[in-house]
Amino acid sequence: MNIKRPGPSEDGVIEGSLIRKHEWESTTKKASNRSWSAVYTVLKGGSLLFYKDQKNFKTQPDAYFRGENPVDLSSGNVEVASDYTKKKNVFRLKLSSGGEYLFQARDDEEMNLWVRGIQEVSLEAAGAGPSRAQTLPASSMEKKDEPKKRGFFTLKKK
Ligand code: I3P
Repeated sequence: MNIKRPGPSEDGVIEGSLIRKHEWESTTKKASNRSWSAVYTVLKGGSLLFYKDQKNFKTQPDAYFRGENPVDLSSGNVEVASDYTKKKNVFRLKLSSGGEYLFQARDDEEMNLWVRGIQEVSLEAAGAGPSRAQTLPASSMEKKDEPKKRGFFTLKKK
C-alpha cells in the first residue's frame, strides 16, 4: 500500500493516510460503526476532511469518505492516546460536539505532525487573536512570543 507521508501540500494544508476509528457520535452515543478504516485525511480551513484515497481528494474534493461532512475542529482537543494500547501511534480527537475519533499514524513522527497540526488549527478555529495567548499555559505563551512562530512546519494562512 502506498502511504503518503503527511506534509504541507500546495495550498498549505496537511494531508496523508491515517487509519481511523470513530468511537463516539456524541457524548452519550457510541458511533454505530467502530471499525478501523483507512482514510485519506486532509487538514484544511479549520476542518478535517476524509476521503477514500488521495486520488478522490484530488479529483473530487467534494466526494468525502462515506459522504461524511468535514469535521469542524473549533474547540477540538487532540492528544496522544496513551491509554489506547491495542495499536501503536494512535492519537485521539475529541470534538466540542462530544464526538470522538482515534487515528493511527504510520509512526511516531507522523503522529506528532498530525497532533501538532490539528492542535494549531483547532486553536485558530476557536478564534485567534491577541487574547488567545492568555488562555494558554505559560510554556505555550513563551513559544508564541518567539519571532518565528511557526517553526515546526508551516500551515499557511490564507
Ligand atoms: C469493531 C472492530 C474494532 C473494535 C470495535 C469493534 O467491530 O473490531 O476493531 O475496536 O470495538 O466494535 P466491527 O468491525 O465488527 O464493527 P478496537 O480495535 O478498539 O477493539 P469496540 O466495540 O470496543 O469499539
